[in-house]
Amino acid sequence: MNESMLASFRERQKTAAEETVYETQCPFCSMQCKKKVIEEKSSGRYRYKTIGMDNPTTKGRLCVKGKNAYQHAIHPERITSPLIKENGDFRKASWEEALNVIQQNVNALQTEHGSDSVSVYGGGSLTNEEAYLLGKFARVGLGTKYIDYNGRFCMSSAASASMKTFGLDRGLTNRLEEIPETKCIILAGTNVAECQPTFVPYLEQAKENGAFLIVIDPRETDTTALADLHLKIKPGNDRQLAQLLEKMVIEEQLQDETFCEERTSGYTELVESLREISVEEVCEDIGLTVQDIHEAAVRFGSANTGMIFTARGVEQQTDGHESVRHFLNLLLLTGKIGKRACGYGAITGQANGQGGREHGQKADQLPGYRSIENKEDREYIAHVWGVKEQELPEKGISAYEMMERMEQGEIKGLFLIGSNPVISNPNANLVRRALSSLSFMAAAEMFMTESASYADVILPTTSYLEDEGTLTNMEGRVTLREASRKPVGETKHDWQIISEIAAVLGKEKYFNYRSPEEVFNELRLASKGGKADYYGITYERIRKESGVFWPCSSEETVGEPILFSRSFATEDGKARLFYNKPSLEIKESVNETYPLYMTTGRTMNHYLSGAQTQKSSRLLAREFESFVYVHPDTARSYGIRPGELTVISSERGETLLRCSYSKHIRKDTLFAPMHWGGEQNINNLIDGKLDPVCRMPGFKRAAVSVRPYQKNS
Ligand SMILES: Nc1nc2c(c(=O)[nH]1)N[C@H]1C(S)=C(S)[C@@H](COP(=O)(O)OP(=O)(O)OC[C@H]3O[C@@H](n4cnc5c(=O)[nH]c(N)nc54)[C@H](O)[C@@H]3O)O[C@H]1N2
Ligand SMILES: Nc1nc2c(c(=O)[nH]1)N[C@H]1C(S)=C(S)[C@@H](COP(=O)(O)OP(=O)(O)OC[C@H]3O[C@@H](n4cnc5c(=O)[nH]c(N)nc54)[C@H](O)[C@@H]3O)O[C@H]1N2
Ligand code: SF4
Ligand SMILES: [Mo]
Repeated sequence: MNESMLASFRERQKTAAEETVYETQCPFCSMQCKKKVIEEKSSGRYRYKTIGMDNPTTKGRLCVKGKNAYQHAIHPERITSPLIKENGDFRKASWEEALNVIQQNVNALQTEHGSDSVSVYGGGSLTNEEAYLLGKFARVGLGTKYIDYNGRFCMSSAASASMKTFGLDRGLTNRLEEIPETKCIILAGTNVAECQPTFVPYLEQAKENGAFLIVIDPRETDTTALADLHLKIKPGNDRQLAQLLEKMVIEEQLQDETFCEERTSGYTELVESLREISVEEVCEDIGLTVQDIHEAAVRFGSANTGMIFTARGVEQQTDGHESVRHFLNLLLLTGKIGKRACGYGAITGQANGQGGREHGQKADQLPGYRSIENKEDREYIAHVWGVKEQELPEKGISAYEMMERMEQGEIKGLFLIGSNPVISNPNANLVRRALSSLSFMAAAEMFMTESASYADVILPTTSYLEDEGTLTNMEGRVTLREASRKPVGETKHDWQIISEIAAVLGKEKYFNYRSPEEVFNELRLASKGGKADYYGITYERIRKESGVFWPCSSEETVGEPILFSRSFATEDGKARLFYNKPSLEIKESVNETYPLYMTTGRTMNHYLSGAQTQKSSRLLAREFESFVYVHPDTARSYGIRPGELTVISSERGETLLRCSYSKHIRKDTLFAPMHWGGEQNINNLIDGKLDPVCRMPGFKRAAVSVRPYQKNS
C-alpha cells in the first residue's frame, strides 16, 4: 500500500460507521420478542435499526412498538441523575444525598407512625429478580405489610380464578406452538391483533388448518376480523354468556362426562345451577342472539380439540373472577384441558406480567407463589431470608385500596417503582388526592411522569437496554434479557436501587448482591417447592435452551410445557367446577343521567400509561392524542361531529376526548384508550368498586354521558 492509498484508507476508516449491537427483548408486552438493536455511529451521529431475532415463541417477529422501542431508551428526557424536590421544584442531587433524604424520612415516619405507615408499589415491567427483591424489601427492608403492584389491575381475576379452579396460575396451560393444531378457539375479551401482534400468526395457522374462531368483544377489531363468529356482547356480561354456553353444551349433550367425573368436582351442582337460567332473558340482557350463542356452544363442544383465551375484556370487571371461572368451567365440561392442542390461556399483558405475579410483590404473596398467610410458607421464606417468621408482616391490601388508605392519611409514605398509577388506577381524582396527601414519596423512574411528579425524591433507573434479568413470558417460559448497553448518566438498575435503599435503612446484610444472577440464585431457592418452582432454572440453562418453562424443580428436569396432563394442582388433584350463585351485583348500569356504556382498552401504537411510547417520535406521530369511538348514530343523536372534542362524564369525573365515528362499535357503547393522562385520563371516569375476590376494578364498564365540548362552558 503506497502513502496516498494509506492516507485515503485512514480517512475512510475515520468516517466509517462504528456499529454496536444490543441483543435484547422488547420491553412491552408478554410476547417478549427477542431483537437486536443496532446502533451506528457515523460522523458523530447515531442511527438505529431494529431486527427481530429467532426464538421459540415469536420466531423473529416484531410489531411496530418493538421496532421503535429504542427511541424512549435514548430519549433526551431520560432522568439521568437523582432529583430532590425543593420548594416544589426538582433539583439534581448526588446518590448519597438522595439516599440520605429517603433514610431520614422513612425512619421518621416509621418511628412516629409504625412500620406500616410506609408502602411499596411495584410493576410488571420489573424483572423477576427485581420483583422478588421488591417483595423482600417491603417485608425485610421496611417491615411493612403494604405492598402491591399494577398487575392487580391486569390479570388478578384470571390469576385468582385459575388458582381456585386448577390450583395453579400459569398464564397459558399449553404452548403457543400447539395453537395451529386446535380445532376451535374462543378469544374472550382479547384484542391480540393490537396487543400481542406477534401472537396472531398462530391463529392464522390454526385457521388455515380448519379451526373455527369465536371472538367475544363489544367492538369489531382487527382480531374480530379474523373470527368465524363474532359475539358483539354488551360490556360486562361475559359471565352470563359463559353460563349460557355451559348450559347449551349440556343440553346438546356435548359434555365429556368421564372427564367431569374423574377429573373435576362439582359437576352435579353445576348442572343443577344452570337449570334455573332463562336463555331468552339473558340473551336480551347481554345483547346477543340465541342462535349465535348456540352455534358457539355447538362448535366448541363438538370440536376434538379446543382452547379458550381470556384477556382484560372479561377480566377487568367487578365480577372478573366469576366470569373467568365460568369460561374455565366450559373448558372442563368439554374435557379440553391437560392434553395437546387444548387448554386455557389468560393472555398475559406486561413484559413480565407472569413472573411479576409469582415472587412476592403482591399483598398476600411470598416467592414461588407461596402464601403470606400460610405458616409453613412463612417459615420457609423466613429461613431463606435469614429472619424470624414472626418478623414477617401479615397480608396487605390491593393497589387501589392502598391509594384509599393514602387519601385517608393512614399510609404516609410510598416507594413507587415501575408504574404510573395516576393514569392506571381507577378513580384518578382520588389517586391524585392520595399522592398529594403523602408525607413522603420516592420513585424509581426513567421519566418525569404524572405520578413521579408527586415524589420528593426520584432515583434514575436504567432502561431495558441496560438492565439484565429474567422475565417469564406469556407461555410460562423463563427468558433471559442480557444487558448490553452501558447505563446512561448516573442511572442505576432497580435491583441496585432497592438494595441501596435497604442498606441506608440498616438492612445491608440482607441485600448484598453483586449481580442479578446472584439475586436469581436466591429466588430459585426461595421458590423451591413452591407452586411457581424455579429451582431448576439457571442463567446457563436459559441461554442454552432458549428459555425454560416453570415449574422446574431440578436442574435435571425439563420444565412442564403442558400442565395438568395427569392431575390438577388442587389438594385432591381434581379441578373445581364453579357453581355458586353470582355474588352481589356491583356492576354499574346505564341510567337517565348516564345513558351509555364506556369501555376502555388499548391501541396498537401505545403502551399502557404512554410514559414510554409517547417518547417515541414515530409512535407519537401515529397517534398523538386520545380519542373516543362513538357509533355515528349515537354521536348524531348527541349533536357530536367527527373530529370534535367531546366531554365524557361519569359519577366520578370528566375527560376530554376527540370524537372518532366508528361503525364498528355497539350503539350503546363507547370505547377509549387508556394511554393518556391529564384531562384525557380515561380513569377520571372509572369507579373504585372492586371485585370481592381478587380486588379488580371494573375498567371495562362505566355508565357515562357525552356532550360536545364548548370553550368557556
Ligand atoms: N398495543 C398495546 N399492546 C399491549 C398493551 C398496550 O398498552 N398497548 N398492554 C399490554 C397489557 S399490560 C395488557 S394487560 C394487554 C391487554 O390486552 P387486551 O386485554 O387484549 O386489551 P384491551 O384493549 O384492554 O381489551 C381487549 C378487548 O376487550 C374488549 N372489551 C371491552 N369490554 C368488554 C367486555 O365487557 N367483554 C368482552 N368480551 N370484551 C370487552 C375491548 O373492546 C378490547 O378490544 O395488552 C398488552 N399489550
Ligand atoms: N381504564 C383502564 N385502566 C387500566 C387498564 C385498562 O385497560 N383500562 N389496564 C390496566 C393494566 S392491564 C395495567 S398492566 C396497568 C398498567 O399501568 P402502569 O403501571 O401505570 O403502566 P406503565 O405505563 O407500564 O407504567 C410503568 C412506569 O414505570 C416506568 N418503567 C418502565 N419500565 C421500568 C423499569 O424497568 N423500572 C422502573 N423503575 N420503571 C420502569 C415507565 O416509565 C412508566 O412510567 O394499567 C391498568 N389501567
Ligand atoms: S410489543 Fe409485544 S408483540 Fe410487539 S414487539 Fe414488543 S413484545 Fe413483541
Ligand atoms: Mo396489563
